[in-house]
Amino acid sequence: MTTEKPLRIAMVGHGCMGAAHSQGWRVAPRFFDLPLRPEMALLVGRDASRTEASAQQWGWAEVSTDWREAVTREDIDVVDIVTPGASHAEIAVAALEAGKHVLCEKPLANTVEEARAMADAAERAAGRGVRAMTGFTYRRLPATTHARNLVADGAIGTVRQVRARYLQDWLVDADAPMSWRLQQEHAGSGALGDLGAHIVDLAQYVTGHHLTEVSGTLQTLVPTRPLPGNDGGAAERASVTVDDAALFTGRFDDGVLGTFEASRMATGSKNALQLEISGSLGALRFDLENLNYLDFYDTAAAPDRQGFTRIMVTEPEHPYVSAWWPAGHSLGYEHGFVHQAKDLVEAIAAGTQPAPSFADGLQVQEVLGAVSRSADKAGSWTPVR
Ligand code: SOE
Repeated sequence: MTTEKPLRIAMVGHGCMGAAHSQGWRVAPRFFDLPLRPEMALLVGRDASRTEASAQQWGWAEVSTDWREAVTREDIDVVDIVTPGASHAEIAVAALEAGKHVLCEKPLANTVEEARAMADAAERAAGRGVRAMTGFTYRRLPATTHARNLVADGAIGTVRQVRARYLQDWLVDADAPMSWRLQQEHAGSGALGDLGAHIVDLAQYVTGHHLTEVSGTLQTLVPTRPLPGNDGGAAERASVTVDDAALFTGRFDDGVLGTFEASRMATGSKNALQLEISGSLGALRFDLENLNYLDFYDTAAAPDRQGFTRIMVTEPEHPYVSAWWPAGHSLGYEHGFVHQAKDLVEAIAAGTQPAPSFADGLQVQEVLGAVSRSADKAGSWTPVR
C-alpha cells in the first residue's frame, strides 16, 4: 500500500501532455506501492476558466493563472512543467532555485543555451537534495526498458547500427491549421525537437551509446498554414517557421552508426516510433504502434529456425508489468506516464538522481542543435559538443 505521506504536485500547463501527466500522477499510487503519495494540489494555466475546467476533469485541487504561485508556495514539493518549450527554462530554473523538485516535458528547452542553464540549475539544486527529471516517457514502456536490459545483458552482442524513425502524419493536409507547434518562437523547432528528441533519447538509452557527430537536413514541406478558425484562404495563412521533417545520420561512440528520421508528413503513420538495433549476435526491433511487442533476432538459433521472434512484453517478469494485469492484458501509451511518475516519486523518496536527468536532456538538445547547424551547412558532419 502506498504510504499516506504526501508529495504535493503543481503542474504548469494543461494541454495534451497535461492530460497524460495528470493520468500518471493519479494512477501511479493506485497500482504501485509508493514511498510518498502524489497529491494533485495545483494546476496552473493562463486562461482561468479553461484551467478550472481541466482541473475539474483531471482532479486537481486548486488552480492559478500564475506559474510563480507553484514556485513560491511553501506547500508545493514538485513542479511539473508541460508548457510549450519557450517557457521551460524560466519556470524550471525558478522552481529549482526555490527548492522544488522538477519534472519537465521534452525537449528540455528550445535552445542549447536554455537547456544548459536548466542543467546547471539542476546540478546546483542536487547539492541541496532537490531532483530534476526530463520527461522522455518512452523509456518507461515495458518493451523499451526490456530492450535496454537485453542489450546491457549482451543478448545482441556488440551494437553496430541503429535505425530510428518517428513518423506522424497530422500535417499531411496542407490546410491543417497553424498552431504553436509550428512556430519557432514557441516550439524552437518542429519535427526535429518534438519527435527527433524522442528517438535520439531512446536510441541512446537502449544502446547505452551516445551520439558524437551528426549530418542532417531539415525541411518545411508546407510553408504556410491557415490560422485557426479561418477557411484556409491565401490571405488568412501564416508562415510555418519550423521543420516538418528532419533526416539525419549520426556517429555514436565506439563506432556505432545511426540513421534518424522525424516526420509529421509520413502519410498513414500515426505515432510510429520505430527502433531497430543491429548487433554482432542479434538484433532488436520496436514499433510504438505495437507497443506491447519487441522483436528479437538471435544469430545463435539453429539456421532452420532463424528469424525475428515476437516477444509479447506482458509477463510479470518484464519491467513494470507485475503491478498491472495478468500476462497478455496489454498496456498503452498512458502507462509510460504512470511509470514516469512512479520512478520520480521513488527517486525523490530515496534521495537519488532520477533518470533521465536535466544533463541527459541537455545532451539530447546538443544533438538537436548539431543537426540544425549541420542542416545550415548543407549537411556537413557537425560535432555534438
Ligand atoms: C505530438 O507530436 C506529440 O504529442 C509529442 O509532442 C509527444 O512528445 C509524443 O509523445 C506524441 O506526439
